[in-house]
Amino acid sequence: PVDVVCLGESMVTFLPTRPGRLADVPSFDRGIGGAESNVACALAAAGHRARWVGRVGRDGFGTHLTEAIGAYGVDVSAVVRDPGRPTGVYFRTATDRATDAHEVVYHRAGSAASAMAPSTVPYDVVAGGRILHLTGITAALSASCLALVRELTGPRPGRPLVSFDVNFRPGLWADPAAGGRVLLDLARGADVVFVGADEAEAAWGVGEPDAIRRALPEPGVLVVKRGEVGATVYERCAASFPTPPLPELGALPPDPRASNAGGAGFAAGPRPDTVTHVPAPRVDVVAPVGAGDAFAAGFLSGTLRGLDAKARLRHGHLMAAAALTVPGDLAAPARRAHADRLAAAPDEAWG
Ligand code: KDG
Repeated sequence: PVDVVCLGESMVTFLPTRPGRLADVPSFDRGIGGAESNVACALAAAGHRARWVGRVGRDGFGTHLTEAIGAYGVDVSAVVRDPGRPTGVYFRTATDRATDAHEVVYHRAGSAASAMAPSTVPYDVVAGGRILHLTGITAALSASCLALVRELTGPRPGRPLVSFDVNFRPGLWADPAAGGRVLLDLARGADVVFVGADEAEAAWGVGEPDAIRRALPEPGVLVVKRGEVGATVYERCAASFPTPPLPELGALPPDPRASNAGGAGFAAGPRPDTVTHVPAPRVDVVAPVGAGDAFAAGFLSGTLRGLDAKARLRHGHLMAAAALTVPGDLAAPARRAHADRLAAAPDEAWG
């Protein structure tokens, strides 16, 4: 049994060994990337049972990805090796601190992962956890991948809690404006949604947290991230979340939509949101890449443990802080006991 299944494309990443434009740098360090497997790796490193479901080529890069992600303790038994398509790779320069600019070059069109489809990814493989984590990147990879994400965010009796990180990557959509609309539609079907205020502005033309919530009222839990300002969670069913009885892997909160629809003890009809904001800790940023994935992992870890909204956001920030201070996608999160102490610090310590 697993706690969280993360589905999506992972890629071998190449980061220049010295600063400069892609046109100039002569050598690269190999790493691993992919938003969803980043979440799986961070969750596994934090002690949860995580599975990554993906598709890689039957090439050395596919072997490396599967082994490296497996080495984080992630269950990779459902990863499919495609003999006819390559593993995706991407190149990225370091982020310029002054301008926040960096270059990304993907080689992923026609990749093994782009062949994911409702027919190639059996539902029982992805539905085997308590949470299914998806992102908007997968929706942009191919028509069959979009069909798969549509199916997994659609209504289905007994489905796991569906978590969706919007992850708007304009460069992956032939028509970014249409891509934004697709992502809004997909997010509406999820239970827990993560979105950056800047990407909501780019994808949907709304960047203010309350306005984002008005544009996306359906998910029981909506997390709006604003970089160093912090993150805000809107949730309709906070009152029904159990107070955490256990430090480890407590019961999942009930399906927000079920309680919203008027479960035992609740009046029928939409419940008002509970809104919780937690400022981000100040860190010396080395590279923002991977921070959103780490944040989602921390928040989902807190969700699995039945923690309250403030603690879930703080665990999100703590994992993001670790990722922000390394050049690659993945950082080792703080040990759980240490993270728990930091998350329990008085409000003054959290700015
Ligand atoms: O979140 C980090 C990801 O952006 C990176 O690993 C690459 O998955 C990736 C993507 O498609 O941008």
